[in-house]
Amino acid sequence: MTLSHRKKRMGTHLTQAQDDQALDDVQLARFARDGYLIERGLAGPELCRELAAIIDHSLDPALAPLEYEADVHYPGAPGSRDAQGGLTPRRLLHAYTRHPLFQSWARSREVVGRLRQLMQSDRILLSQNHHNCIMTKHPGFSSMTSWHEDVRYWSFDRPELVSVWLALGNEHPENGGMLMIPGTHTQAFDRGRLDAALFLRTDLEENQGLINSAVTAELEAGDVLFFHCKTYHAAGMNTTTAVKRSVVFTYRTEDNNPIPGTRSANYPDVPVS
Ligand SMILES: O=C(O)CCC(=O)C(=O)O
Repeated sequence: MTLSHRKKRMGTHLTQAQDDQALDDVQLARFARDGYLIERGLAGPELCRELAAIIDHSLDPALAPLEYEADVHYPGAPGSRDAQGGLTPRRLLHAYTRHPLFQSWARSREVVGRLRQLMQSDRILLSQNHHNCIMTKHPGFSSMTSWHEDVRYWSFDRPELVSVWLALGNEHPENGGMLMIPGTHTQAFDRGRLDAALFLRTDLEENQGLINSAVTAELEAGDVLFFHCKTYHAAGMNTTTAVKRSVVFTYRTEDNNPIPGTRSANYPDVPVS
């Protein structure tokens, strides 16, 4: 077992100082190059089981605040809440305040130590306004999220936020797992390459090469995908028979403030280091 494997398996026994060095130079360079990084088994099986149980309890009946598949208007989504499957939950919102376990995960050394390295700052804050949710994809009624960068509707001093996506079960293309386009966080795209809702236009040949370079972020329970807010990504429908559940939080550094009066400044950000 390598040192980095041993560190990961030890989980919460790490000190803050050790966690601030959990990512080695190769991983940091990979994140800088690709705009995302996968850490395997960062959340232990017991934590994943507990989080999954809380989520299942929150799905039937669906506990507000939440967004339904019909609300997203993505390809494949039911046309309205009244349509068949229209009340299928897509996002359970305000994950941070739903249960202390979400808070302890979002503030954990495993997460925050790595963010301090990736974001090169000791002062990290969690946004209550973006992501901060449990993403679910249900069999039967799920939709496809087309190619986008998350920051397109966000307003901060700089587009330099990082999201932390925790898988609570297997994630792969068949159940709507994430697809990432490496390196797009450093590229600028002419407005003409994006559609009205700022998704990459799939009808343009110049976007096809980019889309063809996408890679699947295959995850298992406990794996964590760290990704930059400018990295283009997409995800398909869930064609399996099991619900997919993931927990997602977004973080900024202390010197990258939300613009007053925007949705990004709606609720205060929470210091986590
Ligand atoms: O699960 C999905 O469909 C993708 C979610 C996503 O990319 C997002 O909410 O930004």
